[in-house]
Amino acid sequence: MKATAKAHTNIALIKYWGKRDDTLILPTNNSLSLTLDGFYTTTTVSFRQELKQDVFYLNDEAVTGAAFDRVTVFLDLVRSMAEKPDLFAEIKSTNEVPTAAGFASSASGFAALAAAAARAIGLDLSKSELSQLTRQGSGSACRSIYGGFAEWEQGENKDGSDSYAVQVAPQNHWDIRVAAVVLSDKTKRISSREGMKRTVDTSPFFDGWIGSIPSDLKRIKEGIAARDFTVVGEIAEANCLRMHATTLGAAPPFMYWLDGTVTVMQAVQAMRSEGIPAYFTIDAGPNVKVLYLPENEDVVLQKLRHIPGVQNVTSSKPGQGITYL
Ligand code: 2P0
Repeated sequence: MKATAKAHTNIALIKYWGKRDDTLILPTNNSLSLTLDGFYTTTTVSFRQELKQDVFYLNDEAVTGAAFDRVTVFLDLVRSMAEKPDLFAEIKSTNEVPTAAGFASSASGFAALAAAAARAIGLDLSKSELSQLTRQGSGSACRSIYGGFAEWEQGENKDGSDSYAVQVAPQNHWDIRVAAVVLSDKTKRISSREGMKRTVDTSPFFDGWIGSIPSDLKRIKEGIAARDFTVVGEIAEANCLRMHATTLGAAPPFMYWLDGTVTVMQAVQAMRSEGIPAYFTIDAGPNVKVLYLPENEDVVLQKLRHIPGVQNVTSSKPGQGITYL
């Protein structure tokens, strides 16, 4: 009753920002992401009769507290699906995320955990079922089941049975690159969970955000199919700015950006005016991800590394979906 799975993180080009059900983790909008090869988590789960509770090691250190509770609550779901409520596990995870790459590890972490745990306990899940299960650990993780471009369909059912990711284009469809530009590796003051809740509950801009999603999604999928970098970049950048605008309308208002965030955004826009196609996107934190094409890698990375305040720049290609080791 042991299995090992590897999952890569993903960057959303159309953001998930809002929940309609906090417990089942059901979103208020579809989102679309690119899985990245540079950043991944490998997790081994061993269910053992002799264990009296779960034990969780991350990078060889025992984890306790809230992070442990989140894992064990998630494994309760797996146990209940397998009808083995008293079977506990040892979980060993390794995060291969370059130091301070500015990515949250919850997407690759929960995708690897769900895949390894489901297989170890003997559940034979389809990819949609695995994505549905993963979603309940962390929403964005449900997209990491797939390589390449994936869309998380919000679904309509109250029980979440139609809320899971589907693949939009495979890993080898298009070689575009993402540079992770790190300005700060400090933990953010407002978690994405809290931030999206406050936005849904209080921001008058939230309805505008939701209203903008269907056309963004339609156009970006056409752009991905046609490998049209301008279309994909323009939509991703505008979608990110609209997501962040909702936080300015919340009560109390909040923003994730630092001075350096705006400096990098302006540097990316300046690259475009010099004829270098590059676009930014930003998650619930100050760090910036820059989309560019392989032929411009040297110039883009060099320009990003020279911006004052930038601590670290790591580049990544499209990545693969779940694999079992
Ligand atoms: C995304 N983010 O689509 C968006 C963009 C942050 C900004 O998914 O509460 O860690 O575990 O479902 O998945 C961050 O939210 O939140 C996120 P939970 P999650 O990638």
